[in-house]
Amino acid sequence: MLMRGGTSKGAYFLAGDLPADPAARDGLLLRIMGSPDPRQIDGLGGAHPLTSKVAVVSASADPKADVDYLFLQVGVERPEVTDRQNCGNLLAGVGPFAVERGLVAAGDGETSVRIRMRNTGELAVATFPTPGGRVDYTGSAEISGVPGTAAAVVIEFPPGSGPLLPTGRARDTVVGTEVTCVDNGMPTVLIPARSLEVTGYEDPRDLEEDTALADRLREIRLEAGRLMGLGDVENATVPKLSLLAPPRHGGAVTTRTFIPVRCHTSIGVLGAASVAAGLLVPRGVGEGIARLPAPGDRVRVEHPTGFLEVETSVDPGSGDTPPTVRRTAVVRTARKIFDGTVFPRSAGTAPTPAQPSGDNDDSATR
Ligand code: NQM
Repeated sequence: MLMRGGTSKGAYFLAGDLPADPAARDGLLLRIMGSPDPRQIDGLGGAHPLTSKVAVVSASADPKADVDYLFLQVGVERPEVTDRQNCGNLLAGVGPFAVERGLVAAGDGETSVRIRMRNTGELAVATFPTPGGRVDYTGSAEISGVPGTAAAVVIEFPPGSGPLLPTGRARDTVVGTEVTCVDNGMPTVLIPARSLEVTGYEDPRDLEEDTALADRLREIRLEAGRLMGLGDVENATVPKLSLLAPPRHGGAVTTRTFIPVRCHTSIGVLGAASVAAGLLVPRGVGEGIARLPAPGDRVRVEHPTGFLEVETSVDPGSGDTPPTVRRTAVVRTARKIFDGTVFPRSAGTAPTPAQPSGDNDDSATR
């Protein structure tokens, strides 16, 4: 099934419909999406990382979850498939897909689906309308970056098990730049835009064309990745880099987020959740840049095409007790676009994936 999940688009599969062997699965997904090719002309991919995504869904063996969701980022120009990051946007389609495929019985009214996110091992609960026991994608919820309105998918994230500040500090100096390394579902490096000699209000395409900026961001990312315990992140899609500038439209902060090479046209869900929590951490680099909402109010993260509101609260900790997240929730929308049979490019013409994404046990992903 091809679905829009939030501001991303991807192919949703039942796990049982894909090869169990990760290398065979990844090779098939490259051929289905049309990678490697900057235009993905021979497959389903949309020629951008935000439209070259896959969700693999199955019934969960975990009594705390209804379904398991494995997110796979399919390279556009490179023959790579990776499970090293999660995706909170495709997550919005997982509950509806699980109902459509009969993995979860829908109630009359609305349905909540408990989802174990295999990339991180964390849980999420998605609630969406199911009048008469069928998914209703229509509704009045509007999200920035998607034209029109659709049914709200409310996603709750219980507090994660990993540290909010992976380096153990609210600020680190990385290649001469002060940053805050944070992880509220997505490893993200917060960087004041002004410290990179940009305003943070530029068009993403202009930022992508700035080769000096790209070099500096790469250096920061490699070093920050090591400090965050992610190892060598040269070929990884995490950590993300979020440039911060003062808000311009009544929100908490303006962002330009690199994922990690292309500049996001909006911002990822878990990326925004991480920015929001990072702003609430005392002594983070957002101080003096962000305008924090009143305690309990949503943190409105501004981005190139609007804003993403995150409900989150942080216990600031004290002394030796590090800050922790109490809760996080977002509203997204999703839509079924197409359901049918995909015909992959033949295996004879498929490049071999450079690095299969591993065996997808949870330890391989963090
Ligand atoms: O942060 C893009 C997206 C994402 C990820 C990325 C996401 C998230 O917008 O939860 O959704 O950061 O690669 O889909």
